Amino acid sequence: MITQAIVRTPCNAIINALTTTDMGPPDYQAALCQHTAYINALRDCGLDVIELPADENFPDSTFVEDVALLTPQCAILTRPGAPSRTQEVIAMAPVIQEYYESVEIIDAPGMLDAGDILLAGEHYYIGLSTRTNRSGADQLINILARYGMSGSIVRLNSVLHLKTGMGYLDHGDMLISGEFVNKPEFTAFHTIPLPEDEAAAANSLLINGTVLMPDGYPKARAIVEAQGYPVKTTDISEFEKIDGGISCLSLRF
Ligand code: CIR
Repeated sequence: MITQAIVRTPCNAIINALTTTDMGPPDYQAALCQHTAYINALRDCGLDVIELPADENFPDSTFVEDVALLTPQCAILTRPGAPSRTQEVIAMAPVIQEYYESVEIIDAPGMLDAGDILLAGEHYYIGLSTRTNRSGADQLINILARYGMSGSIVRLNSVLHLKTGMGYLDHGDMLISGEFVNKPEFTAFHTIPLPEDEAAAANSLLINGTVLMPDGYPKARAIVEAQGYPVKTTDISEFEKIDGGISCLSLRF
């Protein structure tokens, strides 16, 4: 059972966050309101939420998911691949050390964004992307193995992160979109393709029995509900302008 989540308040500099979209910069006040609603949604799913203060040094620092992987056995501080994000880990390290006895790190030349890591059942899939390289993925697989866990590599074509295009629910149910449809790595799962115009909803989270999904994707919501999952949605449209999804805004453990 997941009991806690770590989030970081968006900073004013979020208007300069990295993006691959042409949706324009987020509105800061709207982003703050959406972030508060996101925290409330996590609380509604039964989580205690640890709120970290805004960090103006790092425009993307509200996307805390990328800087650490929290497993049942240990925490791994990543080494984010975007130069403007690599140092975000420094501020997160002491927070993680409060909650984990065993904390591992990814070293240079490794690059690893945890948005590229998907836990499906007991296995971690690691996307090779512009943010995650072979060294980062190999280091992670070695760390996981030392703690009795397993990981393997998935090659990505066009998405920013692995979890940009997919999400894992439960009982083998996997939400997929775009380049992940028919990917051989996932044929053993019950893959649930989402319509192309609602692909962003593949980044959804199962938290203590409820699937937390982004607002605005009615077809994807109906598909998930038809699988028997209760769904809760929250509006993250300001974060979507800068490539953020539901999972990116928190670290859950
Ligand atoms: C970035 O480009 O790093 C941010 N603008 C978006 C990060 C999204 N994080 C995630 O998918 N885990």
